[in-house]
Amino acid sequence: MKKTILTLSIAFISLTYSCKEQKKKKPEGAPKMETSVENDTEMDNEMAEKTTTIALEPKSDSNVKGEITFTQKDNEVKMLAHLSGLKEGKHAIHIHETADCSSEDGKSAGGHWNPTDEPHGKWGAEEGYHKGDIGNFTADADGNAEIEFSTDEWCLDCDDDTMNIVDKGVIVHEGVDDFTSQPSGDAGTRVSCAGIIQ
Ligand SMILES: [Cu+2]
Repeated sequence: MKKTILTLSIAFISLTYSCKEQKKKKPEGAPKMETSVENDTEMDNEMAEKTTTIALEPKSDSNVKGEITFTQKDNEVKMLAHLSGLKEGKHAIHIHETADCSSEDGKSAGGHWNPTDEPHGKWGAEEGYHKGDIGNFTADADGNAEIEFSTDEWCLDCDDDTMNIVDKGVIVHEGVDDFTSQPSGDAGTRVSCAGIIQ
């Protein structure tokens, strides 16, 4: 980008200079150059942000559904989830290996997504944790929950398989993740599933 600005600046100066040489025969030349610089900047900002919204569908005869939006800005991916139909209290949410939510019990999504081959644990734990170990959240008395999670250890559609969450699945469990049972935290029945598909 700096190179582009430099090149355009040189072009601008040359143009200004040549305009003076021609005694302002073509005064419309300069503003055109300024416009193209602004457009380049806007395009770069759009490319720096990626977003995808997916729908959670009920599994295992539950009523748990919702919507999750993943937004990547620079190196940070933010997850914002809105869920309903839960039992009041704590539940686990993880990223699992595949985006396949076809089975009635959600097991088609496979085990935990664990591209770095670490033990299951609490996110950020020294002993290790899966890249899909988002953790637990709490549903209110009406069965609704909002979950916010941000990390620089994920990406949306990048070349790094240890970071790319696209084509993986999100699973919500009926139970609580104990962060110690291997390999999945003993969180129980899968009550909702969504494939992370762009
Ligand atoms: Cu899970």
